[in-house]
Amino acid sequence: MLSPPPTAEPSLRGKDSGRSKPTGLTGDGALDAMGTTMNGAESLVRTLLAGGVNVCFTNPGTSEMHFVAALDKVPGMRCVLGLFEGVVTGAADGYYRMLGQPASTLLHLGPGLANGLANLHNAKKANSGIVNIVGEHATYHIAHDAPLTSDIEGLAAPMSHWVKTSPNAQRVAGDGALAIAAARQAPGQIATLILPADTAWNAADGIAETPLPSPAPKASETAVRAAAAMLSSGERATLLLGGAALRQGGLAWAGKIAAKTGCGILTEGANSRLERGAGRVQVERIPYVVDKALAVLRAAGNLVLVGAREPVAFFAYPDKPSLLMAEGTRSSKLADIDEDIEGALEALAAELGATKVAPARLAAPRRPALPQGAITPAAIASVLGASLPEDAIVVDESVSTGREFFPETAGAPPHDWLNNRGGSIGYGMPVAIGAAIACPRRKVLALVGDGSAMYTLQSLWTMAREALDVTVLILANGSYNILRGELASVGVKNPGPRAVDMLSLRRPDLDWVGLARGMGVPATRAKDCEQLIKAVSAGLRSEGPNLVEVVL
Ligand SMILES: Cc1ncc(C[n+]2csc(CCOP(=O)(O)OP(=O)(O)O)c2C)c(N)n1
Repeated sequence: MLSPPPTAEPSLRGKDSGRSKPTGLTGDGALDAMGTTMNGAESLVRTLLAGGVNVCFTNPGTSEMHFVAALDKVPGMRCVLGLFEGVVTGAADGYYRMLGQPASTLLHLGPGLANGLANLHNAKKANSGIVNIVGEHATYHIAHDAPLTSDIEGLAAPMSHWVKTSPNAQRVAGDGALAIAAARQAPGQIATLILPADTAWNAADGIAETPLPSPAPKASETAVRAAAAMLSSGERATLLLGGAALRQGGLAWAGKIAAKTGCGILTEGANSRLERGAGRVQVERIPYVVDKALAVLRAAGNLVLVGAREPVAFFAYPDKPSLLMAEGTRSSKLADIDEDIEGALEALAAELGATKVAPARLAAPRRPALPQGAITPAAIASVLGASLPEDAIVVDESVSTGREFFPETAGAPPHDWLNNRGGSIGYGMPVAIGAAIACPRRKVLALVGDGSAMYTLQSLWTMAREALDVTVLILANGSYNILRGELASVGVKNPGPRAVDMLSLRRPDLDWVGLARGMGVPATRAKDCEQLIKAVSAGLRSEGPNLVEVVL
């Protein structure tokens, strides 16, 4: 469903004059700094910069050439090339998660957008704000059904909150401003602006100012009182946190509420950004496996939903429920994802008289002992717990290998943990690119299953080209391991050799060291814990990209 565009119309400002004009008025074309006419593409680039969008992840084609040319005319836009559109859209997702500011993407007509859709789906589920600029044929060319003609709006709609095709060069700046405003709307939205080539090359009126996003609404007093009543009822209750509740401010309020009422604190299985580590309020995740999730939720009792929804299973399985809350338990919604979540937790703490209480469940500093011998998922967890540097950003696409990474890393120095909320694999390395560009002084560690990594392995080339400080651990178990468990879970007994072969990444084996080096990323292979510890520490010490193939 598309959200209506923000109601405030952006005002247009010719760069030479600074005066405001309403959108939709044609003019003689604003003059740029050289006294030449500004075209639509340039008016858009200038509008993006004026609106605070100063990174563009790109994979352009002919229809975007004027936009590409404009990037050189206008200083200030960091342009990052991705060699597949899934890299481009995933990078924009990672950028927003870490900065809370949208980046733009530049994509080539319908097929370019379509290649990027899976990671736009993930970004949408993660509530990331992105401004997609998608090139289109010139308005008069579309009717001729040239090879690249397609229904771009139709492709964009399901993965976007806001979609618009600019009708002419004079409207491009105003539409760009509306797209930025839509992307910024809390908690973040996907805005897709389609730019026919002639709207980019014809003369524009000037740039547009982006309307301010409306502030996130406050949780209602009724919701605060209902949540307080649930937590004080004497029945077992748990705060289920999502979105901004997982940032330090929200977590601290949750810790106070837990200290005062004895409630539990949980999160969904995957979060767009969880601030955790020593000294922060520790949160457990709802497990992926349905039976384990059911047990956790039975123990959780009633749920106060804070930026989270009533939990559902990732998939349906024969004889298992879709809804995971225990029978006889209730939920009470304190705040939705688009509301002022931290403010809602503060109001709840005040209602409960918990504002001055010291938070419960603070994670104690702890570095696990370094493991020896064979590499197992548990050993990797210990290496991570022992090695994570302060302020690290962990992008987790570890799939089945990483299910138990949390306990051993809980006492590491404060760090951020990013998960895939959309379930479409291939998100990890692209998101790591965006996170590294957003936070150049922080270490980024991407934990990626070998099957997932193959979807967007071109990311390595962008990491090398941009000299990004990312250490990639490829969890090389040579299989779609999770799906072996899924076969059993959906009730397939004794799968045949063809079924088993469809879950294997052997024949041939993937050579991750060779693949990484071929894209300019230094790489090593770790076959035991000693090699793993050495490789991880070297990767984290280096200031550029690095890959470790972790042989499981
Ligand atoms: C776009 C997309 N295609 C297919 C899948 C189905 N799928 C889920 S996990 C998975 C395999 C992941 O393999 P890997 O990253 O090696 O992790 P492992 O299962 O071995 O832990 C697949 C194919 C998906 N989630 N998304």
